[in-house]
Amino acid sequence: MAKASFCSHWILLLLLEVALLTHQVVAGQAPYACDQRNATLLQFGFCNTRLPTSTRVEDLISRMTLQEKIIQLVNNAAGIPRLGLPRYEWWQEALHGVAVSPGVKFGGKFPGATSFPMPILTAASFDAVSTEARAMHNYQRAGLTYWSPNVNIYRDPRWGRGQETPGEDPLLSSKYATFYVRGLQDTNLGGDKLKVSACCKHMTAYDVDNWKGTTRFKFNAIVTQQDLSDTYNPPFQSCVEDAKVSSVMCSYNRVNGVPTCADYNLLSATVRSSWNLNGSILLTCEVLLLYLPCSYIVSDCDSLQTFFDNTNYAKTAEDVVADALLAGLNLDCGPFLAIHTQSAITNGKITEANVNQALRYLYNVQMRLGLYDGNPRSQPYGNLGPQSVCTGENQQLALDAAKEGIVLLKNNGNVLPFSKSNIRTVAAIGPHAKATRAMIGNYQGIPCKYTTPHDGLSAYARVVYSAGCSDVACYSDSLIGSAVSTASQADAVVLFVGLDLNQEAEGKDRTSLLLPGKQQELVTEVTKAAKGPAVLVIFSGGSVDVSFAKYNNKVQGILWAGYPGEAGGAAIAQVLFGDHNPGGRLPVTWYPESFTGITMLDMNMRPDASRGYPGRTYRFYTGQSVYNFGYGKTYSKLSHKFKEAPLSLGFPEAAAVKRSCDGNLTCFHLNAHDEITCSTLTSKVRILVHNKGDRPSNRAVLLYSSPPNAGRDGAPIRQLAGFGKVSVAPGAVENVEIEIDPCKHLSHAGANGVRILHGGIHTLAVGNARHPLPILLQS
Ligand SMILES: *[C@@H]1O[C@H](CO)[C@@H](O)[C@H](O)[C@H]1NC(C)=O
Ligand SMILES: *[C@@H]1O[C@H](CO)[C@@H](O)[C@H](O)[C@H]1NC(C)=O
Ligand SMILES: CC(=O)N[C@H]1CO[C@H](CO)[C@@H](O)[C@@H]1O
Repeated sequence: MAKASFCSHWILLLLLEVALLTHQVVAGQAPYACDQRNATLLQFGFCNTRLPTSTRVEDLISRMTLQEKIIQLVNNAAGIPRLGLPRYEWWQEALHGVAVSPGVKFGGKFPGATSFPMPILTAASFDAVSTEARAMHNYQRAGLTYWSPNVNIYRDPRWGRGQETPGEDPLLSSKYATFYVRGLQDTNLGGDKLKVSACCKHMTAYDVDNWKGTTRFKFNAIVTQQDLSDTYNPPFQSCVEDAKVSSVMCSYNRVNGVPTCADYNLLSATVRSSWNLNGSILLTCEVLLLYLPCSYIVSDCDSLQTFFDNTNYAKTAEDVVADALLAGLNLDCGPFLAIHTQSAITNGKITEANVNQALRYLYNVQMRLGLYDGNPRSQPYGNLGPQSVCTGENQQLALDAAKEGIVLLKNNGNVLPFSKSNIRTVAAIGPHAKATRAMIGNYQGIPCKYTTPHDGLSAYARVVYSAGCSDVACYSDSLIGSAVSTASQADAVVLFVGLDLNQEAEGKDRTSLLLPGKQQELVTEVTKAAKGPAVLVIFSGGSVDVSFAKYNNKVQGILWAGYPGEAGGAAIAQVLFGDHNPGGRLPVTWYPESFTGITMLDMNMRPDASRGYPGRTYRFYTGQSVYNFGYGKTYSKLSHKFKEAPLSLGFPEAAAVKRSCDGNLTCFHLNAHDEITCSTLTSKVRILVHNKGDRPSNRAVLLYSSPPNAGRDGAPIRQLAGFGKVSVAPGAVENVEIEIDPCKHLSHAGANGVRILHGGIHTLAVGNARHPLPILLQS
């Protein structure tokens, strides 16, 4: 969703809203549909909670005129007073907490909501968000359709929206997506009911916002089938197949020339048909005997207008309507469909039946949310209210999520954790030392409260403060002198530096990976003057080339804090003073500044030596890193051992299509539908984690696999095969169990996008432990 396009969007919306205004203010009408106190409404089939959802949806659609239908195809759907329908705003955001967005009204009894860390910092549980969302809905402060999470792969460190994602790894992103969607939707409610509707966005291969003048609106991503299949699409596939998400959003960009919101292959053939998005094209939700819950596909905001304006893909506005609806789009964020659908029907480009089909998906989701079951306060979750928002429990969760995400990058001489008895005065230096708003990134709400880094440190020591820069951009060095003198008075120095939304944001990609302005100079000068330990805390979504600090002995410690949410300052202080043992690991590769020499527009994941292209992410990148994906230290000393793992895996010859790949190497094609073979070969790997340190540790265990022929036939150098989290007491040994499906976790996509497995000896790796795993063909 675009801040930049907000303007044009709002102007058009305003016109539309004025036109619809008469429908909005209806004296005596309840703010929800199907008010049970109104006998007229109770006679409508769509209000009858005893009927199957599909019957209710058909009843509702059959009562509407074509004009009424058309204005339901946009995000701010008009009310229909004669049917007792209030207007509905589909557009809610909850990237890391209920967020300021068109459908969410903060204020009154809901002054704020819990602001969790930005997703790049944590993949923690998000079920608290849906409770707060539902509570606000019960008081008419928000709808129930949230356009989160963002599961695009963080392909390039310069991307302004990388902070919204769970990082660069497809497996991690897929798992995150699954947990996020399940947490929000809570399908354990029974039947087809949803607590809140989530939406996986933005499909697909979208991760250029505005790089040297190429905007996402004009960007045509040239993507291979191979990269689509094993990098860009897996998180969306998990959303649909594993999490049963109730919505998918198509993106602004084109993929191989086709606007994603007009791409039949993507929306219908892939998402609806092949992945079986709830309400597939074959078994639509209209099937009366066989009831199926349904899900909808929505455009990014003003996507249709955008591709009409910026590409030659469609000649007329009516063609855009037809391209989008026939490709499988169901809802337009923006007014385009409300304005042009009637003429598209008149011109014979589409029929009313196409509109009805879109409405089926939309109303099915609304019904699953209980929006036609009368007063929300007499439904499941009806007791949620202001007392359910910003609870102590939710705020603690925000703090825990921040603590668990923080990554310790450097700790020379075990300078951390600080001794509580020796460090009596701490100098908090830098443009983020009193951060508030910067901690909550974008798609933010109004937090319950902030704990700044300064506040956090104050719980442990006397704090002296100096900003060092007038803001994060830090154009001038004029404040460095006073920062140096502040630092020299303290027992320890903590520098809070990094980025904010002025460097990386929606609509803004970076062109440099270095700290902005004079920040580097500030760090160097201040640490030189420090009389005790000096450590750096970096706020950022994307990676920062901090080589200068990595190799500077005066900078003894480095922490990466992402954008840690409302409780960030408390989380950082607890890590610095040892009340929390850091266990976070980088979700992205930290590239050197020289990486900016390659174009951001190259979507290839795989390296190409012939043109000096190094490839992208830890799976393929052949260049040097500042810090690697998965890197992160702790205050403990951990060692890992394979306790149980298969000695070899024999793949039945009958189930595999043998072929030669890249010379005389033997590969197998995996039959994607041969799930039986894959599941019989799925194996348990048991890893022992020994905590040899003197502090309890709670840290993710990352299990990697490497193929026998990295780089050949597009095989990755290594890839995450699984992960688990384990708490280990000092001196203790604990088990982590990870399941490996060779078809999924040891394979990669071949040139045509079909997954293949190399025969030969694969290697499993955890920490320093290695386990060879031969993959054989068996007759
Ligand atoms: C019941 O709902 C209908 C349709 O919205 C409305 O016209 C009517 O005034 C309502 N009746 C009462 C008693 O509120
Ligand atoms: C083919 O196999 C031979 C013998 O094992 C080996 O030396 C050669 O490098 C292989 N060629 C390719 C292209 O893999
Ligand atoms: C076809 C399909 O995937 N149906 C799923 C739709 O969603 C429900 C619950 O959300 C699942 O139980 C179905 O399997």
